[in-house]
Amino acid sequence: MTTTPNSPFPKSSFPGPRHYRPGGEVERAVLHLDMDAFFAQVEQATNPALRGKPIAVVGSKKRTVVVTSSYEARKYGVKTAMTVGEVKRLCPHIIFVPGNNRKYIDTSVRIINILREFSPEVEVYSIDEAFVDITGSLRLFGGAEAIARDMKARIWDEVGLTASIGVAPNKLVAKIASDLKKPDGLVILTAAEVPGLMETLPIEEVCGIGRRTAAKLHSLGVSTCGELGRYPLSVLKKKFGVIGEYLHCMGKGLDSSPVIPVGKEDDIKSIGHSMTFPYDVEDTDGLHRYLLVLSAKVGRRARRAGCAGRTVALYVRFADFTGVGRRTTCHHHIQLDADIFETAAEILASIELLQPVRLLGVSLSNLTHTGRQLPLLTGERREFLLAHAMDSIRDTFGDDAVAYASVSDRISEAGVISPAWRPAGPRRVDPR
Ligand code: TTP
Ligand code: MG
Repeated sequence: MTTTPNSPFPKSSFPGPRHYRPGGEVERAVLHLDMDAFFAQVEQATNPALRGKPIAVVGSKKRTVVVTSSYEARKYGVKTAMTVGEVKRLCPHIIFVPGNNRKYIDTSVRIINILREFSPEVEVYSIDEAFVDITGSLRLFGGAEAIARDMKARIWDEVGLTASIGVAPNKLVAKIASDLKKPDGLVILTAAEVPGLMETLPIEEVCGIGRRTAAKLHSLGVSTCGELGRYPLSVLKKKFGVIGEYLHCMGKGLDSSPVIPVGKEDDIKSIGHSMTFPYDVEDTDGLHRYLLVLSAKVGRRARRAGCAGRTVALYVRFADFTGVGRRTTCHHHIQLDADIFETAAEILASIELLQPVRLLGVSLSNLTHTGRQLPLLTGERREFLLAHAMDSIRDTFGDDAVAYASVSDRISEAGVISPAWRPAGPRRVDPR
């Protein structure tokens, strides 16, 4: 049985208990919790007259849309973002309830506090979603299934709401799992079960594959994660640049990103470097060499701070002091020089260079804490170790001790470059 006792939802068909073996070989157990019809359930929990009825939570403005609806309303085809008029046509007896943010935030905090009793490693992902790394709690609480059931029971008893939970070896798959048996679901997947799940899963179901990427993948004949995982990595890299490798991992259900507890998020907002050249540069090769120097500086600071970023921004100032800035957001967090460079070079290629360039600036933002975790892929791991080895040499012998061959002549002009380096951070950010 997977449903919460006395919950209003019918019992789902969870295939059977699967326990993580406490004390067994290290397999990470990441739990993802997603509240069911969150705002609507909160309204129903606090007003008995709304229970069991189709309701839609709407904004307070006149021309508002549905932000969520109860599962009773969803049976009529009511969906988030529909207008009041559209919803009335589908379900004439629906009850519209104006949203109350204060109430949802308070409820969210109460739920997060319950989760923290099972593990200190709780990452608040949105108002009604959280990741919990329960690897270290398995033995204490009797396994993943016991933890998930206890959490659901506590949330039901103390807050009066049902939640859906997925447990898997990583965040990517845990998030997919929590969505498989909604509402009031519980799905636990071991590493051995992941390939079977991914095989037929549509690529759109994976968090991080947006509409545009999905359309591009479809044009390559890829529509399931299984197909994506088998697709030649070299072609993915060619078509998608630095995110090609991440797409490959996503297809295989691999993800090494850590659960980042509240308070451990990076307090650095962005890491950036820019440099004014000793003379204006016109050729792409020359610009690329400076770009590599800048990317390496940014990468080194990111690694030193133990963080990686999703957004790479490039600023180009032309000879006449006009400038253009562009940014791109990757699917995953990056911190390697080569990844930052490739992304920045892609941005540079999108900028029309009608004049010689006098300054380039590269920055990495949208940061997350990674520590010094080793990436999963062998190739990526090698680059990671190489980057850290270069960092150590520079820490010991100074910045100019090692450099990429293609930029070594620039580095030797340290006297020219150094005055222009301008660290842009660190700045503080609000907690997510
Ligand atoms: P979701 O988890 O996306 O939706 P949900 O909890 O209502 O339903 P489900 O059972 O499918 O998880 O979003 C959580 C809450 O965030 C939702 O109750 C209302 C709010 N929300 C918005 O305010 N605007 C939006 O566009 C969406 C998608 C959600
Ligand atoms: Mg939800």
